[in-house]
Amino acid sequence: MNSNSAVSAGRSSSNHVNALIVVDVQNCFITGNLALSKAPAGQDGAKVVPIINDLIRTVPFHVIAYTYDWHPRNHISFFDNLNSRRKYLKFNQNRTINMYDEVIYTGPKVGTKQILWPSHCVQDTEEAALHKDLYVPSASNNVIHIRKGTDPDIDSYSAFADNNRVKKTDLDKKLRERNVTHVFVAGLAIDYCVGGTALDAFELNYTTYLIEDASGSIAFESAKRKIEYLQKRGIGIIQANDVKTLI
Ligand code: VGL
Ligand code: ZN
Repeated sequence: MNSNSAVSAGRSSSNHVNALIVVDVQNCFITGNLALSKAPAGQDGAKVVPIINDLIRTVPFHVIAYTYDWHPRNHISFFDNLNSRRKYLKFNQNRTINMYDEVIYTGPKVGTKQILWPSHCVQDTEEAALHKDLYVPSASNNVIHIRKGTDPDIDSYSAFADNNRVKKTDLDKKLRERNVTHVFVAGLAIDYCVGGTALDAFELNYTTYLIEDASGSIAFESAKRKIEYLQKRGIGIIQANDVKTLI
């Protein structure tokens, strides 16, 4: 298929330049260690795949960006790596720390708050691959792939920057190079990487929408709180059917 049939070479009728950001639609969150079905929300992460595919096939986005949670095996976010990092724990060195607890590490990066997740999305594993049914248009200048969480010592929920706001990925630069003005964010998961990516897009001055029914949650309560916060900040919370009316 000619890639231009899926990713519009032109602009929409207005002067908007629209990008879809497909966040972390990877096996780790669908069938792997951090599958949403095993998390408190008990959601089927695969449900977003046909909705995102339909958007890509029917909406003339100028740019589509796919993001990947892409951790080295010694990543700070893995519960399994806690013992090797115990000396960096700021408080309560001896308390029992469980999976999904939040800890504060003093180093190597100072004052890093970290939820301890099951090992997930290890670089170059099948777990880290995009879901097999997710539609990815053939390679072109307007199809972008962004890997995040690659530094072993700092996590990255947003696809734009690490959680300490120190190092940016190339996503902002690549969107700007393509004159993107409007960003639509979907994928996994609202309470972490989708929400973090939408907030950064907004703060980087893109008009930003989060497509709720094209996104999954790890926990309903935290997703609800995130949605309310994002909406208050000025991010549009929309459904997939609304997208066509906005571009
Ligand atoms: C994510 C937890 C840990 C996400 C990534 O993609 O939402 N959540 N790493
Ligand atoms: Zn992760």
